[in-house]
Amino acid sequence: MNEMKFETKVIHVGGEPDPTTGAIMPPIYQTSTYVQSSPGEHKGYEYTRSHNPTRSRLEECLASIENAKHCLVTASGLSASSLIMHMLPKGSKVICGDDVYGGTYRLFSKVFPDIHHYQFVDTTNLSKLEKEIETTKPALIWLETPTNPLLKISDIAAISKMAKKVGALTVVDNTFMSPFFQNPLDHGADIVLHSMTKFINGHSDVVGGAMMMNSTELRDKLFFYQNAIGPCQSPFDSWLVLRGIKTLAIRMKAHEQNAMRIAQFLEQHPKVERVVYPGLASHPQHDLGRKQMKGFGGMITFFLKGGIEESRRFLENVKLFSLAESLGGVESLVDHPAIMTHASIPKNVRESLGIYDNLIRLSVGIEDCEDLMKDLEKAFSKS
Ligand code: P1T
Repeated sequence: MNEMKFETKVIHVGGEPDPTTGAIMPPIYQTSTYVQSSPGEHKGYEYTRSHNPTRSRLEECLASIENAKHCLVTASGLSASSLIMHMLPKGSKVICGDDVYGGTYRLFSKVFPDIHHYQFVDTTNLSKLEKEIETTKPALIWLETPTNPLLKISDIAAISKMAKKVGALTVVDNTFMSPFFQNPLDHGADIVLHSMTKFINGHSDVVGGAMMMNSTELRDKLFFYQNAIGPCQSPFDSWLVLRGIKTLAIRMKAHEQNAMRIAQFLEQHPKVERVVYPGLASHPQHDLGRKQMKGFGGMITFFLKGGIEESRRFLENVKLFSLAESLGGVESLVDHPAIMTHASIPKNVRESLGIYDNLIRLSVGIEDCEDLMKDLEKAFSKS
């Protein structure tokens, strides 16, 4: 299967016709339990919290596109993150990138700090990070790359190497790139995590998470916690993701094409102070992005000239860009991180990172690009 190209895998791996009926689309095994012929004698399925054939198909497909041996699909991105934290021995030290999704920050700073110790550091500064790793000797390094919302890029290969020296695991949240543009396991990471809610599903109608890894030991540990704690995805949602994922390659190309044009449009716009997009030569880690990623994705962050009032007017006047949390769907979304997705990060921490009230995040959809730019232009004229 692995000799297939990405575009073929998303359609055929896990998408084989149903062997009992020949149905070309996989059935939704909408069942909670499975009949046993004698106690303990069954066909590999006992209870849907543990296993479900529709979910297994999705796991097979996702493992293949992340070049991984294993995949576990979870109820949400954050439940996948929680399972990784549950797997660590009590009192573990975790080094986490300083700019991460607000919900990840909240999970690590409000839910788990009684169990583990977290340090939030700038993982783009390799020499500082190396010293930090050597003195802290963490059990795990958590990278989001590119980050949400500042799109900072960290060197997965270099950091995984540093982590291995002290016996730490490297986890990469690959939500923003999707497996189409970045494969962290190929750069030495131990676990890749996705919010499938975003690009992987791509249609803003499912919440889900996934973890991919090569180590069977890690997979078995994480599976134990998933089964024991319970955040499994429903068969119907897994089926929807199997449906959405078929177009992941063409969607990612279209997201990127639109985002590149829009980033250039914003970069020359008089109402814009600064644009952050990995595909622009002005991005501080553009060269690293070029090396590590196969594309630059559909997310853009920019700073409007002005403050909260100008931002509010702009956000109230976009029409095709819907003002909503989340990202990665076929439709364009716009977000105000300080008030919306990253509100759980204290204002002083947010601002020390550069997440100010004039920071706006775009998830560029796959609509017609001219229409999208006209929509932005109209909102700028009112801001
Ligand atoms: O929402 P959920 O499926 O639980 O995934 C959480 C998550 C994890 N990692 C990253 C990089 C994310 O962006 C998210 C969710 N983010 C949003 C809802 C958002 O609008 O940024």
